[in-house]
Amino acid sequence: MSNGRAEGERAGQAPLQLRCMIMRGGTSKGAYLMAADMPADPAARDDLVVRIVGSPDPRQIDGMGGAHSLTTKVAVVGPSLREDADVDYLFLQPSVAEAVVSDRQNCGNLLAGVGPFAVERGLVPATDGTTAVRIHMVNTASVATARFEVRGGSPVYSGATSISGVPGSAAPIRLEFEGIAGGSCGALLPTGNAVDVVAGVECTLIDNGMPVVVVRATDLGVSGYEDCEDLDANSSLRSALNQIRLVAGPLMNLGDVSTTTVPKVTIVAPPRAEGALCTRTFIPHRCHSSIGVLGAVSVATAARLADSPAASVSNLAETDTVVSIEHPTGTFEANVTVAFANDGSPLVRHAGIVRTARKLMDGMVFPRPST
Ligand code: NQM
Repeated sequence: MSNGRAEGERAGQAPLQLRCMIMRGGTSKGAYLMAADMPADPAARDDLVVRIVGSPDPRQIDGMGGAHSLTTKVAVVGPSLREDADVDYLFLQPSVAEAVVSDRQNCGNLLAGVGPFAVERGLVPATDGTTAVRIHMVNTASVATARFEVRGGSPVYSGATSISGVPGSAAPIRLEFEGIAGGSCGALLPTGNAVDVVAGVECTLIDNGMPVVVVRATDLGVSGYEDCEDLDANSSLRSALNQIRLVAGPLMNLGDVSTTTVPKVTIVAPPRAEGALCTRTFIPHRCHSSIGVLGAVSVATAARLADSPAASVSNLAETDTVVSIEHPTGTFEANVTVAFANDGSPLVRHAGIVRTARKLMDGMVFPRPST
């Protein structure tokens, strides 16, 4: 295998080709690259990434991106620098429309493919049976353990588990999170409150793996059951959401968020099907066709906080361990338990989910040359 970094750096030019696996991870799709093949300098790395995915271009016709943020994602994986993990996973979110890459957010969907990818690339031993891979999520300095089946030295991709938003079924990948609270904002509740009034609207500003602003749909003049096209076309809603985000950013210790992908905003409404609450999530401006993994974990956690907008619309019982979140294309189940200290402050006891992933293509990628 060629080592793209070595060739590129020696010649002072972009590498001509590098190893790349395209995987569906949960309800996202992206390029999985080896850390050893990537330039060490973040600016050179990001430049390489936009040339791989074909940004900036709404169709990404000259690259591997899928012309949508959910299908234009990159996972960079290598041996872990931490003793308590097997591999390091850096998530990179390239913009479709601009030559910009963000490392400010994590992605729990691409995370689903990281364990199998690590086995495929020999980064962890391939022992038949249930394999556990400990993944250091570099973006948020936290750890997830992925458990999945390995047979004959290879990950098993086919199976009977279905997730909303993905046709058919595949093998389950169980993900357990540790220490994800406050990974981006410094605390689960960066303001110390379960409810804040932001731009005149009651919100929960929360970070249990993903910074999210949770707002009641009716407080924004919508039901929360609209489809994404209607919400995306609603300019007064979008402007209200944008205003809330801009005020929430500094309160969440994220600074000026006018050009960043976090925080996300989730509007919540009472459940319409079998779930505990209904959601529409903006990532951060377009409506998500379902809901992000860590975004869902954050919203599920918000639903555990008495009197919060999410709790006020949810039918969650204290004894329910799984929070079933309705979204535009189905439901997402997050296993989140929270304990409360004597002063009432919440402490996340457990967060876990089940996803699936599939190897779609393995080979060499040929990035667009530098201009
Ligand atoms: O929240 C979309 C997705 C995501 C992120 C986004 C994600 C997560 O659905 O963990 O997975 O929020 O931009 O892949």
